[in-house]
Amino acid sequence: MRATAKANTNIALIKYWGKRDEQLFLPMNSNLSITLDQFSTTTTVHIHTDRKEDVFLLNGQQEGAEETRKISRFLDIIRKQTGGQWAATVDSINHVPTAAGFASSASGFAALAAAATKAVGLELSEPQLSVLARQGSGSACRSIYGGFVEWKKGERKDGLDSHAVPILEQNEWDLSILSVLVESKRKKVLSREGMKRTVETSPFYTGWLEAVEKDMQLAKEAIFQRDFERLGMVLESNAMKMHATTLGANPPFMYWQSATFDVMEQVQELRMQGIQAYFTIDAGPNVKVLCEPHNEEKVCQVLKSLPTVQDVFICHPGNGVSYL
Ligand code: 2P0
Repeated sequence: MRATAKANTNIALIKYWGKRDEQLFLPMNSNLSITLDQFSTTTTVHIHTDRKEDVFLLNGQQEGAEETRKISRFLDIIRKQTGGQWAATVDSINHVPTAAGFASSASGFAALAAAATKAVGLELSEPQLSVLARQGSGSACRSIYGGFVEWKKGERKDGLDSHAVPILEQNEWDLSILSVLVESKRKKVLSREGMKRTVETSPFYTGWLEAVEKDMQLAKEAIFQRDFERLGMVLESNAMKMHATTLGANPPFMYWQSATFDVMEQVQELRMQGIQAYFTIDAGPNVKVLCEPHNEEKVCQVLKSLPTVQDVFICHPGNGVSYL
């Protein structure tokens, strides 16, 4: 009654932005990501049939009531499927550079879904595991698979067709993904709240929905053709459109800080010098820069030389969830 699983985080090239069902974590739009070879979570789940309370340890420290409730709420979905009465000790280690701010619910819930179902003896297919992980945090459903991954939004009300599908294995196309840590002022609208406010109040949200299907199609074509320039153009443009929706929200908000702009401008400058590099940004000030592996040293060096950049971590496509 114990199992360990490891999952890597992922970075969206076409963003998940907005839910059509907040209970089931069903997205408004299909989206697309690369699972990374770094920034992972390793989780061990012990099952106890003689206890009622779940315990959650993160990096060896016992977490408080609020964080533990999130884990218990997720385990409740599995408890419902097994029918039995049990509690769990969830022991998670996040392998993220200290204070890097890249900690991700994606690797966390993907590893927890895999470890908990294995510990209770529930045999799920990968799509079923992806459906389960999605209900912990939307982006977690993509971390079940390695390489390039599409999360199909699905049509059903119960969400059973809303899960990730692999579109290219990690060894089929190597790209460099540079995670750029900038000096952060730390004010933060959590992505969950940010996407909700945007869906409910931003007049630009309908424009997002109109554009994102086309972006998905362009990105998939570029991936199948291994056309880095076309992929880069669409991923950068998709990130810009996601962030544009936040400016129209009420109250408006933005995730970019001045250091974010420094990186964006530097990437555009690199392109003017003939080096193909493109950026994307999630619900925070840090930037991810994509380039081809033969340019990664040069791009990394240039970004590290910016005074507002604290560090750059070089990642490549990595594998999906695994059992240890
Ligand atoms: C993404 N983000 O596609 C988008 C782009 C942030 C910006 O998925 O509410 O932590 O747990 O489903 O998955 C972050 O949102 O949100 C995210 P919930 P999640 O990567």
